[in-house]
Amino acid sequence: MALRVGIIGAGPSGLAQLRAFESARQKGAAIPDILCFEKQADWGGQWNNSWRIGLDAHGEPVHTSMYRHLWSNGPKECLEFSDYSFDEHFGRAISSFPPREVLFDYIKGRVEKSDVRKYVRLNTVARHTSYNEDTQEFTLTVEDLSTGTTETHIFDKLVVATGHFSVPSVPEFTGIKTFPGEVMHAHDFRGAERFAGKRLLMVGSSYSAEDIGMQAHKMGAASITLSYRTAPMGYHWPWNTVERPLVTHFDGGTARFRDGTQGDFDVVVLCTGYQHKYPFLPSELSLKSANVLYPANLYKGVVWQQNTNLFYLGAQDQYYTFNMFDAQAWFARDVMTGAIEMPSLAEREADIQLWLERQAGLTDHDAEADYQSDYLRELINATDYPSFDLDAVSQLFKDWMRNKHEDILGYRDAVHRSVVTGTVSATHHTRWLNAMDDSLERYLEGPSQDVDGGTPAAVTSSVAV
Ligand code: FAD
Ligand code: NA7
Repeated sequence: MALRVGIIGAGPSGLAQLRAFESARQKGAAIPDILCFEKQADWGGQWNNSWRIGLDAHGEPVHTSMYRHLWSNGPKECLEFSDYSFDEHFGRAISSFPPREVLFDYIKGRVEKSDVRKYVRLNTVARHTSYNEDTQEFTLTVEDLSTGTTETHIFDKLVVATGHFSVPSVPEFTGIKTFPGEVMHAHDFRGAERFAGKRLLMVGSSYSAEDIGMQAHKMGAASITLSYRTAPMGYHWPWNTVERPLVTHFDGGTARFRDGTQGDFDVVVLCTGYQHKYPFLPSELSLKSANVLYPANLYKGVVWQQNTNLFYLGAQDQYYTFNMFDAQAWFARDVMTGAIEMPSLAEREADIQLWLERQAGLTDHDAEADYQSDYLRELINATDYPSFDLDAVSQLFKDWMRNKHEDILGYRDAVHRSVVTGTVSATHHTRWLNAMDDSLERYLEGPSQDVDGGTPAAVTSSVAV
């Protein structure tokens, strides 16, 4: 009997798993019986965004945390699939920081080109899993949301690819209950247009606080205050943006901060991160982790320690994204098929501990980027995933972070060089700060450079324009 593989989630990670098997099939390998369950009506995960908040049309929690005017927050050259380049998809050079719809189109392009749609059951949510130690089989109950019918499937291998930026962490602050303005979590943010003229307080000091704060600036917010728990981000913020230590409490519309300062606000956006939640798994198979580069209990960041028939993709904090999910999916595929032999439990634990120890010593963002590059290197060296220059990508991450520090409103106007094709990205027709139409159509309009055409002056690995 063929191996039976179940995949939960058809976001970039789940699609990477499908693509990994497809790539093996193209090379003549036998393919397992695969079924991938996706609760949304389309694949693409976070990138398939929605205007909805709270519950979707079927009463399920809305998955996406993305929003209008979301432009890539890192250079696309750092996430490029090494078997499907941006040049191949768009037929010409595009800019380094495209908007969501453009990246969604790119993700879909690769899977639509291969014959994997047949494995995916859309509008189907994973509800419950059990594992039988004797037969070494998973029993997965799913519900077809369009008919309300439940079904049970048996799998030898189970891949959890449901993402971990969907279930918000929502702390309590004294007095927030009676804050007279709007209070929301970043998960429910859908666009900053309505913040024009408003005084905003963002709690948190990571990607969401920074990006939603700067979206609000772009859309005409009166002021943006970013409140940090551990450390300020320290960018050169625009004139109407300041950082303050953590809120201690609210008095009506006034927030009081740890340093004794205070401010009056119209809107509070809790950019306080997300929880790892797997309600369809029993607790003994469920990953419990903070948002870190190396969650404990996953061998090579992928294989569940106590049950090597269970795999998690994309469960870590992410410098790399799409290409990391690929590297993980190729690795998981080879573990499933036996092409990669599993070391003993003790050897796996020793390997995990090495990564955890190294993680504990990381001192800055540059070191974190190098760490994740080394992690990918190990995975890629173990499989036939097309390798690429990871040191060059690490450098791209460092250039990007330096650009952010130099110009938080301008870093998305920089161009970077692809390590897959060598192409230098195009200079976009509109600077990010002035770009008010984030549609695919508008993005692809207007003057652009051909792949082999002129490049901006003085390009090294990357350059701000
Ligand atoms: P997801 O994209 O979250 O996909 C998981 C899928 O699983 C979803 O389709 C969901 O519907 C499905 N699912 C969940 N539960 C179930 C269930 N029980 N049954 C069936 N299906 C289920 N990355 C970048 O590279 N660049 C960026 O600019 C960027 N910006 C981001 C901005 C925001 C606001 C967020 C939240 C993330 C951003 N990311 C960005 C990271 C992003 O999470 C990854 O790019 C990528 O989407 C992760 O892929 P994934 O497949 O692991 O998870
Ligand atoms: P992150 O990157 O997980 O960051 C969460 C932030 O929230 C971080 O600054 C935390 O501070 C802060 N936080 C968490 N809990 C609290 C409490 N209780 N009080 C105050 N501050 C808190 O999540 P993001 O949403 O920014 O980014 C997630 C993904 O979305 C990312 O991949 C992006 O691409 C988009 P800390 O530093 O831990 O003190």
